[in-house]
Amino acid sequence: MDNLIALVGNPNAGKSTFFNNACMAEEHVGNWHGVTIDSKEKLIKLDGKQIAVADLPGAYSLSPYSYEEAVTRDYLLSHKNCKIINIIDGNNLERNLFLTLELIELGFNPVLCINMANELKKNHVQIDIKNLEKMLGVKVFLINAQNKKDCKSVLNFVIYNNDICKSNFDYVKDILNWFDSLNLGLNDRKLTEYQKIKFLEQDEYVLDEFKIDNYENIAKVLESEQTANFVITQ
Ligand SMILES: Nc1nc2c(ncn2[C@@H]2O[C@H](COP(=O)(O)OP(=O)(O)O)[C@@H](O)[C@H]2O)c(=O)[nH]1
Ligand SMILES: [Mg+2]
Repeated sequence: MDNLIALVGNPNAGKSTFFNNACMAEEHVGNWHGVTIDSKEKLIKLDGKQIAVADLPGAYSLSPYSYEEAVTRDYLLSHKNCKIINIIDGNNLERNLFLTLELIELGFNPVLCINMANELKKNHVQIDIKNLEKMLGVKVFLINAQNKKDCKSVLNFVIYNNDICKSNFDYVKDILNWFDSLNLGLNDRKLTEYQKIKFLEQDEYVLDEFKIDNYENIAKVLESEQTANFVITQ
């Protein structure tokens, strides 16, 4: 499916609300039993084009701590061509943007939807969308996911704009180049950019995948190779 769009975001950001309004679906919404724990896909026609929209379980990060987060990570890794709408709760920008930064750093090129525009307005909160777009390098919408028109215009943008959402943080390129220059004894195994970054973060799934059980030795190499330019955080 060429036109596959995945809704990604923290729990309670409004993904299922967006999904229901964009797809005329009836997923449970809200913070109670019955919220999304597995991915749900629905085919819809938009402007004569058939597209699939996937409502993914809430995730704070792509290094999963919960079953739901693992479902979301696995879905994104196994649907490499899907387009991502990252829905975030505008009332909790700082917390929600953690996942956004992770998505951008890992090359997923999300389109950002800051949700709960109605509440922000009520609380006289203004978000500088243009500045956020400039800083992140991705398209940013301010939406009310309860409003069908808002959801449809985001979908339209995502379908018709393939290239606009390419963000590339320079420091990520530097880190990837640095990783490639290291001799970590991986015996020429080819790592994807996702795996390289998660390797440095000591993500247990990626370390398992490469059967690394002696990270202490690797940590020593990383430490000795670190230049003043890099501080590896966990
Ligand atoms: N005020 C307001 N509430 C919203 C909006 N979008 C979603 N909600 C509410 O936020 C809660 C969480 O939404 P839900 O779609 O279940 O979030 P999910 O966990 O990301 O799927 C629900 O009670 C929704 O009705 C919005 O734009 N404005
Ligand atoms: Mg949900």
